[in-house]
Amino acid sequence: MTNGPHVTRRMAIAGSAALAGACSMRLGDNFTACDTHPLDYPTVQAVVRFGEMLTERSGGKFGLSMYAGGQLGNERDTLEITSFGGIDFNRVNLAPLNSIEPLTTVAALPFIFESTQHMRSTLDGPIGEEILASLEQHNLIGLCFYDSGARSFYNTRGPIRTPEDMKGLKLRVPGSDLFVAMVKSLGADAVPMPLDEVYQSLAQGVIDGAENNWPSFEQGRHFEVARFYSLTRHLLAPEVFVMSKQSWDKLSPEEQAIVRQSAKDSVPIMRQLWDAQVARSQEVIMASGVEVNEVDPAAFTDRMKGMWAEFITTPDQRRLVDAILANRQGG
Ligand code: GTR
Repeated sequence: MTNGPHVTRRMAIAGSAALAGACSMRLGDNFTACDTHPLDYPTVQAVVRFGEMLTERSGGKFGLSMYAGGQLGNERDTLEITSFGGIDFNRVNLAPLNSIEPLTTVAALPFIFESTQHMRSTLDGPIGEEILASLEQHNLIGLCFYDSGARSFYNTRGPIRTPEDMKGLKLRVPGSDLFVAMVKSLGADAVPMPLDEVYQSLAQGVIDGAENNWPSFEQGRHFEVARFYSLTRHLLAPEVFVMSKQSWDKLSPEEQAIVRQSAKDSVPIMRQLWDAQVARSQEVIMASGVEVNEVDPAAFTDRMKGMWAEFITTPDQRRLVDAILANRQGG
């Protein structure tokens, strides 16, 4: 994993990582992996387990250094560095990939998956494979999807029951046009912002709220400031684990097979960790006295589905949307 501009970038990364130090986990010398979440978050732990499998299956040739907690930067920036080969492995949400590859938007549409089971079975099959493969032209090798639960809105003002309650609220979203349009369709103001700025912005009143799953709401400590969590469950957009194509191209076919298989084998591990984390986060949030409420689902579904047409514009996107809908149990 050397030579050319790659070395320069890698050295820069190694330098900043050495400074940041604190929550990196060293398993070997070869590959770098990063994640925006803390070390004990399910995505991070799944990639650590992936690294262990890699070491074992390569007879000790490969190892992984995990830089968690956003040490190497926000998802948009680290994705770019990954595509240049400066980071070998990266775990991100689909959101920052939406502006890079249109097929990723399909799995990030609000209310496209009717359940976790629907999301898992769709992404475990040919539709998931096609979305992962579409990343290669952007110099990323899509290895697997991880769960990200359901995203719902939380805020500092009061419970949201219908879109009318969202009028005028300033809500943080990840940097994705789809997310911006989604929040606008509900009558609120969308503020694109990296995840690591959300706590401070909530505390200072720069934003009124955001949207995320139980574990991110809890692990980012956002629940300490935003005391209302309204269960819209609008998105089941998954996480995705990618490798730099530059790093991939340096591996033999046998080594590539080990990487692919180890990533696939980390998926059931992640799902187990995820389900347990959701339960733990839910407990912490409820115990802290956050007011959690159900919403009027139809009002949200109607508005958010109205924006699908704006983002589903190519025949390939339409084909995938139809295939996902055909895969529903509930029709
Ligand atoms: C989390 C996700 C992160 C990041 C974050 C966000 O649920 O795991 O990858 O996308 O949301 O909202 O920025």
